[in-house]
Amino acid sequence: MNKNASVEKWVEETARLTRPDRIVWLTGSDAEYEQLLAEGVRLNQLIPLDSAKHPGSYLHRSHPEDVARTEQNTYICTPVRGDAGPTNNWMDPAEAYDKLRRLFSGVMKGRTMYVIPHLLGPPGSPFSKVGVELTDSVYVAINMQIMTRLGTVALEHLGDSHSFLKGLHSCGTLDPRQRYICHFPQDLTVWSINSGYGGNALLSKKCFALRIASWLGRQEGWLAEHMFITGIEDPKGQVTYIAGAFPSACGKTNLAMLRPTGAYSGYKIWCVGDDIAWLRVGIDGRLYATNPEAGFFGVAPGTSPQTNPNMMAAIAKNTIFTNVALAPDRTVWWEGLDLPADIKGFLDWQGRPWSPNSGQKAAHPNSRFTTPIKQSPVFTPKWNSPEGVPISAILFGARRSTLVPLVCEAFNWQHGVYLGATMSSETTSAAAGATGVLRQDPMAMLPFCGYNMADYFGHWLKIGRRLKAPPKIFRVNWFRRDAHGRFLWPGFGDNMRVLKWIIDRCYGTAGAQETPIGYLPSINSLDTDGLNLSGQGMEELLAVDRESWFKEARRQTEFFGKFGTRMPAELLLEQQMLIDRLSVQAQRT
Ligand code: OXD
Ligand code: MN
Repeated sequence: MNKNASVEKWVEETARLTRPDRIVWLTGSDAEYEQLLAEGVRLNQLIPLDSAKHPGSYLHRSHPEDVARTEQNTYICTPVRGDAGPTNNWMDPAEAYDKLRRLFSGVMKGRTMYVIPHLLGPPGSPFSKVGVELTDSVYVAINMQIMTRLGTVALEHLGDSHSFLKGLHSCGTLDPRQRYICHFPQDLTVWSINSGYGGNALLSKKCFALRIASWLGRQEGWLAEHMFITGIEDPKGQVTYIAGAFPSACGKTNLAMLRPTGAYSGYKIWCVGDDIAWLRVGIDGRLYATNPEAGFFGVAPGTSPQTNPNMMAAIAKNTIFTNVALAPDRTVWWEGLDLPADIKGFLDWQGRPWSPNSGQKAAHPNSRFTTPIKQSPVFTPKWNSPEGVPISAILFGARRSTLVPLVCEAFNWQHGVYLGATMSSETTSAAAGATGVLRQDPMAMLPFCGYNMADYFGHWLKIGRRLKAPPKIFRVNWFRRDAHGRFLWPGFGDNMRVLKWIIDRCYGTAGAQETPIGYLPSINSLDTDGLNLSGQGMEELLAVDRESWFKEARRQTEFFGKFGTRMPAELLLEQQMLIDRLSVQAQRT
């Protein structure tokens, strides 16, 4: 493998700081992957699963205090505090480098340092970027083989260039009190220590492809987003691509590869990506998306043949499971799968004996699987298309048990940016901390935006001005509950009904009614045939409760207020226009 002089120099410098016993450059070959797996087993980091039932698959158990992203330890280290903004933790870069240099000093003694060049995006695309992660974790090295286009392909793309994303990671002691995930956007650098959890340690993912990439995107005129990318092919063969932003663990992956059934069984789904989209304005004035990743890092609990048959097929082999339960026949299990009749000898995610009466979950709620995108039955070669796929609709979805209707279309791009910027969602177990707490999560990017979010909103508006044929923007909410706490909408395969309305709106063939919050499906324009909703179900799902929206608008004003004068005037105007439209409706009724 041809090595790049700048990468080599940086590897040498880092080795002088961290003092590994061995340095191993990864090339991405199959033989190398087998060796890494063997090393993972030798170090007791991987448990081989049954080779007939789970070929090529392994279970990893993490430290029990290292099971999710830790946003409280995640920093954006810009020279000027205001550039990180009020929604990010900030540390002065000199202070952060100093603090972490001490933690990294000699940390890899007795360990191997893996050098992991990887390509973010399709080979041959002028839009792809090269990252290099240095890590002392074989678990990270293995997962990076699945999650990225790794090795030679990346160094070939880099050529002699000095410009690559530099990531330094060590599991250190895994001490949560000394855990830091520090981003230095101006140096295209991330230093992460004392966590092995995917979102903190697989630096290609949230750290590079979202936080650093969002910052780069602002400099270079594109967007890095927390979005799936999916093509929906109608029975005539026309494929419409949509992208959708949802907070972590809110069904984004299930939606990205939903299986259409019943009246929709003539439709096909093509999943280009389930978590991250890089969006650019094409020469034709449309928005194009590429997926910087090569695998899925999905939440296991709740993934089942009923909720996501395509993912169940994808994870049937060559998959790393983290923190799920283990059966004595070396198969894995998690909540949401049918419980086998005989559960004797089940071990929970920490390796402790488990039964349904233990009063504990068998799998950690944020237990995960890592699997190659190519194994998905809905894989499309468009994933490797250098220019990406043209996006017709953008979805902003969040977990709201009240207020936000099933689906609502923005009046235009600016209003759509406002709908994204005012998203709020009930928290999930993908991040440490309380779950079910409502928090603002603009564009589902709150934990992932590498700069001041007011500037980020402004950047979205600027992109919109360059689009000749902007995608339509929709807000969706599958999580409304009735007075008894039951979900109003069945979700999963039936989300296809909503997607059909969205696609028809893109082609101008579905009806809508104008409301103060946006366009909602008009009576009968959304297919509810054969749906088993309670009498009030659809009415509740599409209701606009004026008083509650006034309250919501006040909450949004408070949130926008945090950004002071940096807040784009266009969004303050949208805010005012919403209040005006609600007031006019109030006077009419
Ligand atoms: C993820 C997340 O892992 O959003 O994708 O936490
Ligand atoms: Mn995610």
